[in-house]
Amino acid sequence: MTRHTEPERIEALVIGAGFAGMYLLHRLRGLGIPALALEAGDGVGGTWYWNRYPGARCDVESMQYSYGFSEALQQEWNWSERFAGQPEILRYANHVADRLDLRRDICFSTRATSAHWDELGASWMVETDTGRRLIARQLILATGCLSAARLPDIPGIRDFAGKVYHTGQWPHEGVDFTGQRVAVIGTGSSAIQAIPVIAREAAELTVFQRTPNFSIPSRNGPMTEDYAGAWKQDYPARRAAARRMRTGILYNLSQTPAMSVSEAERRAEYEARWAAGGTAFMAAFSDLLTNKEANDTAAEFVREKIRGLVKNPEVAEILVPRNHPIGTKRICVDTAYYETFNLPHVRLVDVRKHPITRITAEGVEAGGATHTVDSIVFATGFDAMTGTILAIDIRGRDGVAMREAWADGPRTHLGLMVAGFPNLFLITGPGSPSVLSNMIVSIEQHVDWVCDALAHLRREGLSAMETTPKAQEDWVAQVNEVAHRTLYPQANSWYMGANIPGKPQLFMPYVGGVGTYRQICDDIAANGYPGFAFTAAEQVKAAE
Ligand code: NA7
Repeated sequence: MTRHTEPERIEALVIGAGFAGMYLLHRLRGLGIPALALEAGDGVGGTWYWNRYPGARCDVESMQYSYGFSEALQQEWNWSERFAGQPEILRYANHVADRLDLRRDICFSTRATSAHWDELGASWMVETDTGRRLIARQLILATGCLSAARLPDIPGIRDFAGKVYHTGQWPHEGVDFTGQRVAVIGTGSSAIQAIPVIAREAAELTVFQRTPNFSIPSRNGPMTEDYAGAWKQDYPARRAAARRMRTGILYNLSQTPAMSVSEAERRAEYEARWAAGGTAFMAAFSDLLTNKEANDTAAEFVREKIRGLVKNPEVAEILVPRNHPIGTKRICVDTAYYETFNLPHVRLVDVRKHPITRITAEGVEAGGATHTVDSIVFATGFDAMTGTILAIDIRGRDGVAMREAWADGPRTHLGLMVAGFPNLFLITGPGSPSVLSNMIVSIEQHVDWVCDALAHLRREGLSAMETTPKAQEDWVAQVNEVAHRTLYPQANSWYMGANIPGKPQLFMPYVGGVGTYRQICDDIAANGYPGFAFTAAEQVKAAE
């Protein structure tokens, strides 16, 4: 590790060069604000840089899961599939980085380790794992919501003689499972995408399931010229409409409550949505996430579908989800997931009945039996939404650590700022729609809001901005109140922090919808930022 003697000064320091970090660099450049991004990986793309597991694919259609800020960009890029796979999304990220010449402002293979607020200098003192030190007026965390990959506390992982993988940290050179006996632990989105692909190569595949999930077929296929053309002709209007939608995705969101129509009509609607594929299934009726009776009808429909797809009734019953309302854990989207369990070399182990006790040199010990395997794939998820933020030793005013400030769960104002942490901005932080939305739409909205705020600081000769504790308390209460009007808190999900032992449980994303949230943020900016306090530049100079 080289220790640079003098820290470098930069006006805005961005952490992360995924879709959020890249757009930030572009916008900051446009404002003439000198900026640098630190990126732990050796390339851009964030989530799409790390999650290279077989079958990794976006569950938002590519025509919508792409930047909307540049008409040139959205016209020139051509997607090859309805739902692009990870390699194509990563190529897109690289294309954007080249096209906007972003790499010159990104410091790759560098992880921020600490960030301490210096009251006198009104700046952040940032240290990295390479010894590079920086002093930044503004610190913007574009660290991603699902970036801190998590291995469970199963004893003996290190004893395993074969290979161990995590879906969120997949080897760049890929993995060839041909002829291998493979274990997959977990059945969340990542596993549901990876299992059918791994099954095509592996000699034997054993899936260890703790909680079954609801999954809808994606009906993915090649992009047609007609479909892409229709979007491209109308992109500005469609993007504008998507930004007002609850999820930031333009699709047919029904205004009809489920129980207001006959059973036959409900079934016809579910059948049509099942046939069309994708997460729009959950938009079949207006109240699927707020009315349990309505939700039960959708859940039961999917349970029936699972029973129809899986030939062995015992296996089907293990795969049928019963412990949470449909959609209250992120709904999964798959290609031939349930059908994979009909293959003779694929086995399913119900971990609730046969708990995994340890990993041995040979494989996975569960329910008294050892499942001998050559490779274990952990598809066990992430320390979501707060993991990457808390991995940095962040200390705000009076040396207060973010870890202390968030000891009872993350508290933010709008998911954008934290009281006591001036000039520290979060992109898609907890308390914003984030993971409940089309991430790129939410990223663009946050980046625009932050950049507008920084432009305001410049215009007004202000050096620092922070949220007031009162505004933060009000927002936390509002996030909680809106969440409890829905069925979401009924699931032990990573939205609640429930997947990490000891993590405080509180519903982290804002469920009020992308459109409503945008309006709240826009109104705050238009009204001179009520709920935020500012420091004048002269006050800092005088202190210096
Ligand atoms: P998820 O959705 O957090 O899924 C993790 C899976 O791993 C889930 O099925 C867990 O079961 C399972 N898990 C975790 N720990 C264990 C142990 N100890 N034993 C057995 N099974 C375990 O992560 P993903 O990567 O699939 O998806 C994350 C998001 O990325 C996804 O929502 C998309 O937005 C993209 P559990 O449900 O906790 O019982």
